[in-house]
Amino acid sequence: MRDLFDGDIVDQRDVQLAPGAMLLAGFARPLEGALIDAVNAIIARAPFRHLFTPGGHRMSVAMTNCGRVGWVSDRTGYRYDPIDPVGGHPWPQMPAVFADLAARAAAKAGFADFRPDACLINRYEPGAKLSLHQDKDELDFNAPIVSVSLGLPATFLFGGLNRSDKTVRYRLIHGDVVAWGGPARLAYHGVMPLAEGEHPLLGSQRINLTFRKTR
Ligand code: MD6
Ligand code: FE
Repeated sequence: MRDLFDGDIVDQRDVQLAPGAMLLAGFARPLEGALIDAVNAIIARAPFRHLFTPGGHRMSVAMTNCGRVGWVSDRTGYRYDPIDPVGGHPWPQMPAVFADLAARAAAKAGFADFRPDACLINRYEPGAKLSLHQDKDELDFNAPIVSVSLGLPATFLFGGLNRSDKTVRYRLIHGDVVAWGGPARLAYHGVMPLAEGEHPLLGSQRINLTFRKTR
């Protein structure tokens, strides 16, 4: 990530989580309607499903994808697959509103020309969580990952490059975007169990979009 120059405008709600990792507070908020419409169109063709880990555990977060490839997990392992194994057809195309948002957020965080080819869509209902993990199934660690939060707030855990490094908690709310790459690209992170609540647009759930360049 580049350094700030004299004259750059800094949004005081934006926080650097670590070198290379930036929280852009409310960045996606102006697009909330278009983003939710696009998610609904995607899940009509590629419904949310609970994947199983290679270890045989059913994930509490429900997932689907759009883009050239989608992230899937089953008893054989994790992979990016061009075919949705539930429907047996390609994943829905990535909507322009998704790709544009991801590229603009990445640029604001210092990563120019981000062109994701996959978007993993996670749905959290109260109690759902994501254990500490690294995103390392991509072939290109030069590209950042961009993550968009919609709906209920969540507590995000952000750690270091080793699983045992201490973690810091951040509250992510509707419209927040996190972009990370560079020295933070392989940082461990996770999401605490979602608290009960009711969001005016999305009801009792949190939707997270994570954009990746897989190759
Ligand atoms: C989530 N996010 O916020 C899960 N991964 O629901 C992630 O696992 C994640 O937010 C890589 C980069 C950003 C993320
Ligand atoms: Fe992740």
